[in-house]
Amino acid sequence: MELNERLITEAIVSGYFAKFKDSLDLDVAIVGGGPAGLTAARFLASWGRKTALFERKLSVGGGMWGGGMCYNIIVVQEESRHLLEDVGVPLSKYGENIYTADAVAATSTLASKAALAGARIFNCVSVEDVVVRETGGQTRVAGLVINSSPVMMAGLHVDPLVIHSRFAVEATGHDVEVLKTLVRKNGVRLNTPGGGIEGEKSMWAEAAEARTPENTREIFPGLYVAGMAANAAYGDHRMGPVFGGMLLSGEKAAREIHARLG
Ligand code: 48F
Repeated sequence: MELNERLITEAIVSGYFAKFKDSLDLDVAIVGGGPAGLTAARFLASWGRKTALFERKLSVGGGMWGGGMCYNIIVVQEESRHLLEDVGVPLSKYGENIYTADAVAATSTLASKAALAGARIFNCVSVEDVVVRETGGQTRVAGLVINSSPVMMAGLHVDPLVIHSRFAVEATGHDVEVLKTLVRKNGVRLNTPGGGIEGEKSMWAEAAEARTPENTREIFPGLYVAGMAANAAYGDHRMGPVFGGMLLSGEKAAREIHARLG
């Protein structure tokens, strides 16, 4: 049987651009494919929301692959273990309120389940800005400005492309890149105590884990914040290689956005 290179190319180009064209008007656009973004994407897609996730790197998974210090075991606690168990990740109990999982099994399963639920995952795509609209004196995030990661890495002067979304999720982790860009370019006030990005505090796992889901909310009209970005935005602590708060945060963002979409 013939294996025609030209046809292989056509299959890839057709498949990619069909997916891309069908993602130009989204219900939800998620920035960042760490545990929070992947969990939000899985729930939203499984509830029939047109969802895409944009990840700058070649692989999704963010900071979950390496466990702690590249010892590739992750920890979750009692209240979040269902979010791994429900997708088939085996857990082992290790003392009071601590469960461990293989980091590679957990990360690859979260990615696989999100993609198979119907979330469109665009890896190698960097989000460099947001789209804004003003109505009645209120600014709202209305989409994302995206570019090819290799273009960004090479520093080439190439204009981006744009997708529209009813809601966006800032799940870029410690760096809170989307929020930083939103504030820097538009001088807007966020829904935080000081109106800006409060900044991440040093390690305190228990406090940080409790606060991550609480900090998950609409931080600016049209824009939710989830995962470590939520703690960085609201001035809370980091927690290291315990991932329960990330999973619960992704689930909470998905539930709230799903309800808002009606
Ligand atoms: O950092 P990351 O895993 O975020 P998370 O889901 O989870 C945090 C934990 O991994 C860990 C922790 C607690 O357990 O503290 O750090 O909140 O994943 C964020 C992803 O966003 C991508 C980045 O490459 C990473 O995979 N990302 C960051 N900026 C952009 C981006 C951008 N501008 N465009 C696209 N992707």
